[in-house]
Amino acid sequence: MIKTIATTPYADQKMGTGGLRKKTKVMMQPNYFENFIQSIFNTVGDMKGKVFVVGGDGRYYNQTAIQKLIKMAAANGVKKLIIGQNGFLSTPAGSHLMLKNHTNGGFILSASHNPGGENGDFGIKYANETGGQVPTSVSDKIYANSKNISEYKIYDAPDVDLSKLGTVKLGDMEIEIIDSVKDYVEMMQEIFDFDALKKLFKSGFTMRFDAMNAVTGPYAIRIFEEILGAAKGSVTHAVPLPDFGGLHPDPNLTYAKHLVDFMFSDKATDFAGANDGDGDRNMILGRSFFVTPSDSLAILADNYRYIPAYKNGIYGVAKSAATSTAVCRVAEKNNLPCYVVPTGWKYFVNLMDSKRITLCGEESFGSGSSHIREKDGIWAILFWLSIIAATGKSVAEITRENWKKYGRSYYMRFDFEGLETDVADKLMADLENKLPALAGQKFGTYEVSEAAPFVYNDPVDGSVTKNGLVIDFTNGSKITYRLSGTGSSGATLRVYLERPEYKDLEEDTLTMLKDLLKIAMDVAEITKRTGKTKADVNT
Ligand code: G16
Repeated sequence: MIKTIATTPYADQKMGTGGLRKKTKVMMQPNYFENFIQSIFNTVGDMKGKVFVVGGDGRYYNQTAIQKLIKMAAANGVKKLIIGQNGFLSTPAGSHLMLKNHTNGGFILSASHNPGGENGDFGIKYANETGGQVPTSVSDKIYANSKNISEYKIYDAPDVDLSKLGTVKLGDMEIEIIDSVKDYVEMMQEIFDFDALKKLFKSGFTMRFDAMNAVTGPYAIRIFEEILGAAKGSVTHAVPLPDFGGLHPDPNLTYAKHLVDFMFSDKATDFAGANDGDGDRNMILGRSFFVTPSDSLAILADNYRYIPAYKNGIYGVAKSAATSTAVCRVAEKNNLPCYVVPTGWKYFVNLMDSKRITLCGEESFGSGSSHIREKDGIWAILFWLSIIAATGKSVAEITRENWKKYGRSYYMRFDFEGLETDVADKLMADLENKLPALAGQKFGTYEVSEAAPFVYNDPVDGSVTKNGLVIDFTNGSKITYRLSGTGSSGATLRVYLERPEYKDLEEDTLTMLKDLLKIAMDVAEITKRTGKTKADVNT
């Protein structure tokens, strides 16, 4: 039976960089989740004949939320849902299913790299028929809808058993429960040369993959251990847990420190990678060697010819403004266009759909290609393994070669977390006002060439997005400031530093960025305004 339930709006259902992210307890408030889903359905309009993909990263509240979503979809007239077994789907696997099945989009229930559990975060990523998260023009409509919602529709029925593969019905709606891993693995086999990778592992090559107790464990075991022949136990933290076993599933130098320490110890494997909560981010490590996400993107772009799916050529590349310029240097020498977009994977979608780019990535540990419309953690690792298999070189050698060929961007991000929103907003507003006066100013050996907000004019739909403040220096260095759009409370100020070098390629990153960091702290008055003398996270 379909029930119509009266509700009152919540004022805070505005999506951030990647969907709606809130404290789990906020999401669990009466009708909170339902209001947001109904606002999406209301925005889409007529649900007749619509097909959506549904899954999640297994975090706390996933099971309850998926059941609510199923019952609301049935009540709103959706034709069919395709759901990962037990409600599990990584974000890239979900995006792939949306494209493969020509659906109207889908829902991945995840707060991505944010911690999980009852006291952690919960999130909803909503994608449209592109398989990518909806653009701001759509999320604004959903937000407007959520502020006026007065009722939602839900089917009054027992929970659907998501453990058995096959098709069941709820009212008129069909629910197909599929193997969460199978289609994704098939896609990876089409992109990469699995025989070459099998040979690599046969030759004694060792790796560690850290799934951070999140969704990619089963994908990684199937691909790396079962198919490619990596030693049993190569995949660690492989069982998805509702609270990620207490891990903060953000694969970076701070939150995956255990993996970094392992790779800098004498037990290190030849290669290591990690993914985040929903499997779209990746971290790449070699023996005693960390590859920055910006360098990783540049290296993938320089080596696409080794990958069967790209060997005949790629359209172009793209990066977010905060990401280092390394990939653009590779593009320039290879006569490829390099687009620079605001932070947020959704900005790459138009460029992919219009065949302007094939590869793209961000400093926030995301890289991907037009095989789907989300970033893809396991794809990035398979790409790296393919380069290693083809060249016979180590992670460190591959990276150093890239620096020699194109120069090295010393790069680091500094996060100032847990700031009061008002303080952070004022810091950014005052800094923006200061920018015009900075051009030409000297700070030691650094001279400002330009200082302005980053503004993106989408070449496909003409939309204009302003995101972040950028100070450029005459020596090619750059400071970018922006506020994170993925937090669930307070504000996080991110400060991104880049210093390109063409001669001194083996220096310590922090030492190389010391002066730039001081300039960044002083110009924005970070200590004075936030009380923080240093960042909470350096990565
Ligand atoms: C999301 C977006 C990414 C973005 C990242 C960082 O990633 O999909 O495109 O780079 O957030 O966002 P922020 O700096 O605003 O916190 P994910 O992995 O969290 O979905």
